[in-house]
Amino acid sequence: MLNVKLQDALNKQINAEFFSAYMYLSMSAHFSAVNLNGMAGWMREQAREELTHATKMYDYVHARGGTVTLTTIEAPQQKWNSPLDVFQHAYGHEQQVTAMINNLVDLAIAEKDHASHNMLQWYISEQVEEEETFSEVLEKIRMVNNDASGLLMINKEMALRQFTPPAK
Ligand code: OFO
Repeated sequence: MLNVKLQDALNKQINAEFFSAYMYLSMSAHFSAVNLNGMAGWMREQAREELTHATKMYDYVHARGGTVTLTTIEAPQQKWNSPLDVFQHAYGHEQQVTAMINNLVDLAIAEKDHASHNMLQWYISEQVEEEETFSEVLEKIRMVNNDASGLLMINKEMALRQFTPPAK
């Protein structure tokens, strides 16, 4: 049985993961509005991936006999100044999510909840990938330095992204 402290913290994280999905969908809408459809598609796939982060934790809370409490999802930012602005924001966001996951691991250790500690290791590895993915795109965008043809090339390459949900 999940203890109340862990249950509350995991419910907060479920909300944060849904917020991530919402924020990346907002970034996708922004890219569609400025006709960068490859980047829009890439962000839409990212939003799908975030939904799986949320539901994986949701399933875990139930598996431990806990109660999932879904709360209000904050409205995300809607406009950015440039693709660089979007990806700086996104990369910073992923670093914050990593800090949240690390705090959850600290709590699982403090509460001697080995099952939660074990479950959270998946998120620890996932955050390594998330930060790497976003920093790679950010570096490419920095390299082209707002040059239109460079951005269009990156846009085209990003259109290829397809998210495959992880096996349960
Ligand atoms: Fe982007 O990793 Fe979840 O929030």
